[in-house]
Formats: sequence, C-alpha cells, structure tokens
Amino acid sequence: MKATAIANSNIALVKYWGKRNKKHMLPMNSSISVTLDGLHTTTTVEFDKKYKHDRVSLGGKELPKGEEKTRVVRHLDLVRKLAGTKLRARVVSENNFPTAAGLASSASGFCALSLAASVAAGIGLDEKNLSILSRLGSGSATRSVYGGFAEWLKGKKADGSDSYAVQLEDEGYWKDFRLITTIVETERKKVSSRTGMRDTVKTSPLYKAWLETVDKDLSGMRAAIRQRDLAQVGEIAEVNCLKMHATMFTTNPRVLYWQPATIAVMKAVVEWREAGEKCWFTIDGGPNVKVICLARDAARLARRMEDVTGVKKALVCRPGEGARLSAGDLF
Ligand code: 2P0
Repeated sequence: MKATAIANSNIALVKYWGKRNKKHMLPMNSSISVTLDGLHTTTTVEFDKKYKHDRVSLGGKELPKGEEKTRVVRHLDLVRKLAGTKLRARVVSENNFPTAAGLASSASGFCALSLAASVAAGIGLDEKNLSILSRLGSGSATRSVYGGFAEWLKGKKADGSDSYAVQLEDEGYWKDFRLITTIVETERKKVSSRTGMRDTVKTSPLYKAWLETVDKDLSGMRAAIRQRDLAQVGEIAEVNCLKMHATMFTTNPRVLYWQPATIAVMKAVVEWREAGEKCWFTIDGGPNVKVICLARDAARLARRMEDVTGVKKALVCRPGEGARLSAGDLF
C-alpha cells in the first residue's frame, strides 16, 4: 500500500488559461506542452490503518491545515472513492526546483501524486485515466503524464470524460530541442493561476480574441512539432504567450506576473534573434522567462541569459519522459 512516483514538469507552448467548468476542471481551450527533463516532483504515498488523518509533507515541511493541504486531501478523497477505501494516507513530496514561481510545480506535483496514490490504493489506471485524475488536481498536470510533446484535448462533455492529454511525439522524437528556463525570483507568487484565470475569463475584454485565435495556434504548433521546425514552434509559442499575458494585463484585478528581469530577458531574446540567434521566449504564470532553442546554441544562450541583470540562474532542459513509478520511497 505504498508507492512512489516521479513526474516531470511541463511548459505549455500553446497555453491553457481559463476554465469552462471549475468543478470538473475543464479548460476553455486545448493546450500543447513539452515535458521537461530535470524539473521534477517525487512523491511517496502510503495508505494504512495506522494513520488517523492524512499527513502531507512538501519539501521537508509538514503542511499545516489550509488551502494547500485541503487540495491534496481532496485529491486523496478522489482516489479513495475510486479504490473503495477509507484508509488515511501519508504523503511525502519533494520538488527539485522552487515551488510556485512559475516553474509549474502543480503540474509535476499533481501528476506524481495521482500516479503514486492510485498505485498505493491498488488501482491501476491507464494513461488516459491517469491524465483525467491528474486534471482534477491541476489542469496543467494533465499533460505531465506523457513524455515529449503532449496535447490536452479540451473535450466537449459536461462530465470531463473526454478532456485528457494525448502524446503528440515522445521524448526521443526531437533530440536537439531545448528549453532554457530562467530563475529571476523564487518567492511564492501573489496571485495564484487559479484565481488569475478565473478573473481573466470574467473580466478581460481581450479574452474573446484569445479564444478566437487559439485553434490556429494549436494546428500550427502540431504541424511545427511534427516537422521539427524550431522557427515555427518559437514564433507561435512567443505570440501565444504574449496574447495570454495581454488577457492577464487587462484583467480586473490585474494579473501582473512580470518583474524587471522578465522584460529584460524578453528584449534580449528579440535583440539576439535580430542579430541571427535562433531563440524565442515563452512565459507562464510567473516572472521566469523560458527560451526555446536548439541544443547547439543552448549553453551559449544560457550564459548570455545569466548575464542579464536580475537573472539568478538559467537551466537548460531537454524533452523529458512521462510520469513513472520509482523504487526510491521517500519514507
Ligand atoms: C499552462 N498555466 O498551460 C498555463 C500557462 C500557467 C500559464 O496551467 O487551476 O496550475 O490548477 O488548473 O494548471 C497554470 O495553471 O491551474 C497553468 P489549475 P494550473 O501551463
């Protein structure tokens, strides 16, 4: 009744920003991501009668009662319901990167929790159902089930049974694709993605334009990945990210995740590109800029990014594997 899972984080190349159904965690639009090697969560779950309450430890700290713990306990409740058990659990989870700084910790976190908890509860889920369970914890976690490039299909049904991720290409398909992530700040962000996207859907006058243009971005991105066309992937990802942030800026209350270093890296990337470098940026719900490039240019670009004022670190990631079980229990 104990299992450990590892899930990598993923970064969206065509973003998810907005839900059409909060209860079932259903998105307004489909999204496409790359799963990243090197940014992962490891989670061990044990269901046992020796536990009187669910206990959750994240990064070596026991979570107190509150929103974060409630989210995990609710997820365990879903797994208990599927497994037909009332046993309480101990959960120990560790990220190898800073939590809640726009490096998609909820994606790897809820995907690893879903796999470890379902196996620990004795239910074997196929990838589609693991993706659906992960979605119920956090939308972006849906896509971390798969290695390489994945698409989260928005689905049409009210119960969410057709809203899950599929793999577009595995992690070996495009071996020289790289994504460099900057770390410009490691504090927790003030507005969660969940609250920010809720307010955006309700109040941004630009949200309609976002929805009207996203299908074209999705079809272009699928083709560009298939053809390993970096310039197309980069161009679509960069404009798609700017469109998403434009909806955030025009949200009431404002959703402003950028820091001065965010803008400095964006401007540098555009200047480098004009000077002949092959690099494009994308930014999620946080201040960290991610740069899309090829393996041969990654080390040089990472060094240049670390020279930009306010950038603490630049990490080079390649396409990574999907969620998997591990023998290395954390307790
Ligand atoms: C994404 N983001 O597609 C987008 C781009 C941030 C910007 O998914 O409410 O933590 O748990 O579904 O998945 C971040 O939002 O939100 C996110 P919930 P989540 O990766």
